[in-house]
Amino acid sequence: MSQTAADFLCDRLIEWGVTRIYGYPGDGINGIMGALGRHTDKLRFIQVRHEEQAAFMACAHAKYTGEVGVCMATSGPGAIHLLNGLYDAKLDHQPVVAIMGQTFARAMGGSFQQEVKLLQLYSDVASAYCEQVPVPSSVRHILDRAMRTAQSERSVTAMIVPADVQDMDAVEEQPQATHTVHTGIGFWPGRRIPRQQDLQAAADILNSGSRVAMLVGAGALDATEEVMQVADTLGAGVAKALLGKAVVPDDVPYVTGSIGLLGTKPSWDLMQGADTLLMVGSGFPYSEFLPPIGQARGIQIDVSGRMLSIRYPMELALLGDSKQTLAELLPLLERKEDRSWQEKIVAAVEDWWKVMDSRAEPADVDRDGDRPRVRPQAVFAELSRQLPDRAVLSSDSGSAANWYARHIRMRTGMKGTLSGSLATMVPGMAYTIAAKFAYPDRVAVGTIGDGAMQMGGMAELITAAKYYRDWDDPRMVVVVLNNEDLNQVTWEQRAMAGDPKFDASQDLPYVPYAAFAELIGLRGITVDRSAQLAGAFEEAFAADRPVIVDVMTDPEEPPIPPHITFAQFEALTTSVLADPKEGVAGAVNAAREFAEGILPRR
Ligand SMILES: Cc1ncc(C[n+]2csc(CCOP(=O)(O)OP(=O)(O)O)c2C)c(N)n1
Repeated sequence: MSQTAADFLCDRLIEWGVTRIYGYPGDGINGIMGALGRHTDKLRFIQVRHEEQAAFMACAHAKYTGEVGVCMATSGPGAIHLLNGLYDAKLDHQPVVAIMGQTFARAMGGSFQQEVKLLQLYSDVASAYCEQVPVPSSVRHILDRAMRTAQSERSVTAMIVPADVQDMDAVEEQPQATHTVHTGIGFWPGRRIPRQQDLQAAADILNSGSRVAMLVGAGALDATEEVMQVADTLGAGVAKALLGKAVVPDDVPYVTGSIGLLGTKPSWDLMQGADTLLMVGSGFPYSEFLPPIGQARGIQIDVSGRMLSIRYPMELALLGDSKQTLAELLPLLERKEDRSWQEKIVAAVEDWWKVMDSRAEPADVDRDGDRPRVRPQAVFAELSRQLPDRAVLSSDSGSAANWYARHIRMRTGMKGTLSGSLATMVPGMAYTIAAKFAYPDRVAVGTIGDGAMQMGGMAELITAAKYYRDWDDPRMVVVVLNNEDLNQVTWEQRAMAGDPKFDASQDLPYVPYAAFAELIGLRGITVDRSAQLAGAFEEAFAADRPVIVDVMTDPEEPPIPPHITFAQFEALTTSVLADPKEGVAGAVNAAREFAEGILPRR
């Protein structure tokens, strides 16, 4: 028998299979903290530095494992802090349950301290399900429904528990009377496949196409085999949305890599040349990177009806699970005898990797009045070479995401994710830590900008220092791009607005991140010459604790969006040349990227 309503909440979470809650305490959840203290054998509370990071960790847990992530915060400020991390989960369709406190039920409506209208505040982020527990007997059905709805709707749900209700006697089972609710535990997702006639119609379209392009996203992460078999049968090329980077490894010759703003040229060429588009488990938003409308017959497979036929006017938009649907489709597909389309793609991919390799040549940069620096591409290429098997990767949302997208070669067995749709700064450290909690025997690797480190990454590194001794394999490597610039935005301003760098908004103060890591008991390695890169990563991957590899990188390497037009290129060149400090180097590098053919000519 549970003692308090909060004890019952913990017991029920355990019955749901939850083993870990990321959060931060406060007097709005004292009752739950007390109960967690009585359940430490089965339910672990992980203390973060900031509630936003707890939500990122819950989101990352869901992204890496497919399980529900749970985070917790106190009433008022704690609940407000959770929001950005919860939006990250909502926009990327991850099942996350947020549990938060509220002022005493008996004081509500009295403008009491920390009383914030959480039901209203959470009505958007937790639109799938957001309820306040009015009495102890409601704990059971509100938690059960929050857990089940998060999974069935792949979204964020929220449970608000007033502080006094937490301490009331538990009510595990109500008498079966009128106006009572009786819920159970468990979620079985079921088979989700389209109707047979629709599968046949899809097969007919795919069989009649002669240049098939596939685009795969996070929804296909468990469908590696099926995606490869379909691509092989159809002689197709496969482009990957960023959240789907781990769907197929990059050593498969017809995999063109990332698509879109951070994407590759072969992905662009694949889409421009396709007569048939098969989009699987992806909500990739930038439709200008898909085939010209009218050129290709579109088929989409997605588990959510809301996401169907919104990026491209699909001829056939199939509601179904990626893996199950592709498995049903396969026997209906005919092997294409003419392999010339796929051969063309394979050749383009080979050429692309040569360009990438040449860009990643170790190169040092010495500019008057500046510190010595390294080209960021060289950093990611060396990191990619040294990644241990089954590494679990993530990237923050600055320029690191570009280099991660283009230079990291995913291998079979690896995982990788980031903030896809929200593209928020600062989850990089939290995701990497959550990867360690989810897979304590695997190496977690994060890449993160100095802006994100200063925005919260440094603080969250303290969480790694607090917990790493619990991990079977303590290795966690975070690569910081120390370019003293909010570099992604600097280039966006140059390329999209044609403005020179605005120092007041873009320059960042220098911080020695490696020294900070050492200061809090971790390892720190500083790199400012490319010759040090290989040794630095060898040392980091052999360390007995988390390591910061603090690399002084060159901010003048343009992570230019490949959709830039000639007009934008002109504006870009003019804006960087007008900049007395960065001008010449930035313009030369931009011109090189452009000339090497990353940019589609339109
Ligand atoms: C919370 C949040 N604030 C602002 C932005 C806009 N933004 C995107 S990338 C970026 C710069 C990131 O700088 P840094 O972390 O240093 O990485 P860099 O691009 O320099 O490698 C900014 C400000 C954002 N995406 N999220």
